[in-house]
Amino acid sequence: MGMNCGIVGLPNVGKSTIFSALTSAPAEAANYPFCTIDPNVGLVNMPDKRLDKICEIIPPQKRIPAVVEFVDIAGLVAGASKGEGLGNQFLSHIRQVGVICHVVRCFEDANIIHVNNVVAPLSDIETINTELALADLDTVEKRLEKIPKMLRSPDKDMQKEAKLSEPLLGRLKEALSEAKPARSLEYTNDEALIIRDLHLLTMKKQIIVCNVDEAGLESDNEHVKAIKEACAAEGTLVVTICGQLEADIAALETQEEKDEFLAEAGLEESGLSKLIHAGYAALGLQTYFTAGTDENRAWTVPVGATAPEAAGVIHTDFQRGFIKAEVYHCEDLFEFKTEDAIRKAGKLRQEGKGYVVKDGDIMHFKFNV
Ligand SMILES: Nc1nc2c(ncn2[C@@H]2O[C@H](COP(=O)(O)OP(=O)(O)O)[C@@H](O)[C@H]2O)c(=O)[nH]1
Ligand SMILES: [Mg+2]
Repeated sequence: MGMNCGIVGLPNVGKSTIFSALTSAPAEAANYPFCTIDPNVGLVNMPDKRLDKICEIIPPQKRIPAVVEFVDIAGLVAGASKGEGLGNQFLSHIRQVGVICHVVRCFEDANIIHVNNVVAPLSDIETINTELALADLDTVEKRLEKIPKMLRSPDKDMQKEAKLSEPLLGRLKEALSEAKPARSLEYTNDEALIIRDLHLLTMKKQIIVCNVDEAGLESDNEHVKAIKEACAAEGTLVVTICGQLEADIAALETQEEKDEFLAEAGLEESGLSKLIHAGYAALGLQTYFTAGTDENRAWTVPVGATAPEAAGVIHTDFQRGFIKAEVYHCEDLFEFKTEDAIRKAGKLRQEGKGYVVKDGDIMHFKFNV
């Protein structure tokens, strides 16, 4: 599984419109047997022109792109952390996602009711983030209640954890009470382990998705400008998508028609592609490829992954029995066209356990099980 994105936002901002458009061309589920079957969950292929080019040069029987999972998470309204709307149901969904795509209404349309009757994206963002912070505050307070008992425990490890946790939880409680996200604090390595265990919603990376009208794609409207300014401080990525336009594109049948439509609208990239690439950047993910006559496939690994870790994404046996990797870069393939030519040019290398994978590497693993 590549990336997993949860779409959140106030009601009527365009979440379901964007979700259906993004997932209108679903990935072939057979390649991903462990995915949940749920109408609010959609698997889509990661758009990657490099994989297309690899397939032109090495025609495979099967082309398998990286896959991204989107979840349409409904029910987040003011008061949700206290059980309003769908209440706590949404929380368990958000806990499972890698990155939160926070959709904000930045289009004006008198026919579409805004829950607060006015298009005010900054306060909408605050409403949602406050709910997430309150849900985390609840988690932190519950953990704090356990501390006195842990301190009295005969188990030395538990005592140690309690001593380390107490000030950390205190700091978190203070920040979350002011609706500051947990990710805005700094942590030592030991603290980071405790934090990981808490599965806090405000530790997750967020991408702000501005749902704009078509004019808003050409140049940022005042709502988008205000959001970008506010997000710059925290380094949060902001992307603009026109839900309506994505829905129109999704209704087209072939990829050629879709590309033509995009070109006519003067757009280089679909909203899907923008969002996925922002998600990869936010999570520090990258792609490497395996290529051969059976299948050409894109795999997702964290930036900084070593060759055995990359092999482990295919199969844990590949990682355990890793001997070496044969590596060249997809740009070498585009330049030299054949593996032979790449080898003659000295671009095909044998790499060992310490090799750090680069985005766009084409890898072949030798292993022993
Ligand atoms: N004008 C306009 N309307 C939109 C856009 N995106 C969604 N809508 C409309 O807004 C309403 C709510 O959209 P929906 O996707 O159901 O919102 P959700 O509650 O966030 O899932 C629907 O009537 C959509 O057709 C957009 O980009 N422009
Ligand atoms: Mg919806």
